[in-house]
Amino acid sequence: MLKILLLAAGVVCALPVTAAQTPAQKLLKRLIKLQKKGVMVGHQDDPVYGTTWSWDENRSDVLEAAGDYPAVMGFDLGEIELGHDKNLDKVPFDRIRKEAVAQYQRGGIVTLSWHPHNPVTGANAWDPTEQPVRKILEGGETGKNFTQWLKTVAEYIKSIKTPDGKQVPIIFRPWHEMNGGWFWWGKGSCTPEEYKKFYRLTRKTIEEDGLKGYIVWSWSPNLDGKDDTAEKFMMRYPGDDCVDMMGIDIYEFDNNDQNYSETTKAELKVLTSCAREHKKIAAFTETGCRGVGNKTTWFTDIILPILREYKGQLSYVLFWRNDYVNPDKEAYLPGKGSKAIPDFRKFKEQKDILFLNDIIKNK
Ligand code: BMA
Repeated sequence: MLKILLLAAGVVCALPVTAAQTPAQKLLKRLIKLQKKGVMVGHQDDPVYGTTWSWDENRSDVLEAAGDYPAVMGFDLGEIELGHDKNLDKVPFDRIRKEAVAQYQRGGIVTLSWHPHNPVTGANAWDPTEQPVRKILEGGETGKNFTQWLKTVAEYIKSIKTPDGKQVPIIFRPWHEMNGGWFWWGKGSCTPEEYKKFYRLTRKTIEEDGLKGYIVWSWSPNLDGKDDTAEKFMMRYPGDDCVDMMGIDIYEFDNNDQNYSETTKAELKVLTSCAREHKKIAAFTETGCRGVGNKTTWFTDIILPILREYKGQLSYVLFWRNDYVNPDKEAYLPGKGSKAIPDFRKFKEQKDILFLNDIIKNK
């Protein structure tokens, strides 16, 4: 109708006659715009706990160390499928909803991951036995129950709304690190074809009751070594029509900065070239250096040059959580009293490293 009217009025219009942009499309557009300015910094579970505290309100290790919130906040839905009111790390789902809305309202971005239990054995996500993906695809009791899990996730995502009823757009990153063997959706437990069908089924089922246009779909393999290739990287890619963002998960667990740096640069090269070829956004979807709290130059000497090498091609870097139970094992950004704070501040001051206040002008 719009096209006809414009033509009748003699107006030349290059815009396609489609409905207005969806919130997910607007978020994608914003990510593309922001990527030109720099790389956004994200943090998992940022406002719910830190290395020395848990569950306080209005706190964040990043805010306390660097003076601003991260641009991106990540939360995990693991165990929502069991009907629990807290996730696998004991974060209440009501709190996650509240923080996701708050992050959106302050102009930030939200991403969700999901570590659900093995739907066949009932053990946690790290039980790769019994080929659950195949059983889900075959339908039957496992398939039926699993559809219910997806509906539970969809209902929860739908409930992430502002007080005036606006649905918060989110980046959803299910079935991550599928090229490792540790999760039940991983490479030891299903074929690439099964995995792709499974991801597609997930998107279709979650979107079908009113979430279409509100989710940016992210797909992120994990590190495959310095000699990774595009072909290997894309082996379990669900398809251009199903994925909006490609990512990669890489950690430094062994205190070997040089190895992390070389491997990460090589992997980001594969990631960014695949993303470019498929016209998708690329993000460093999970990372962190174990013990970073004691390192005084890791942020400016190690991660900064890596991110700069892919300047303009990476949307964000999401540092994984600062565990309140075992911070020596898992704390990937400096918490209270950390020796890394001055260096992290310096990292934050870089023009092309974006925290919340650097992105809110580009809403
Ligand atoms: C993993 C680890 C686990 C955690 C899970 C979900 O990578 O951090 O300790 O339970 O993510 O947050």
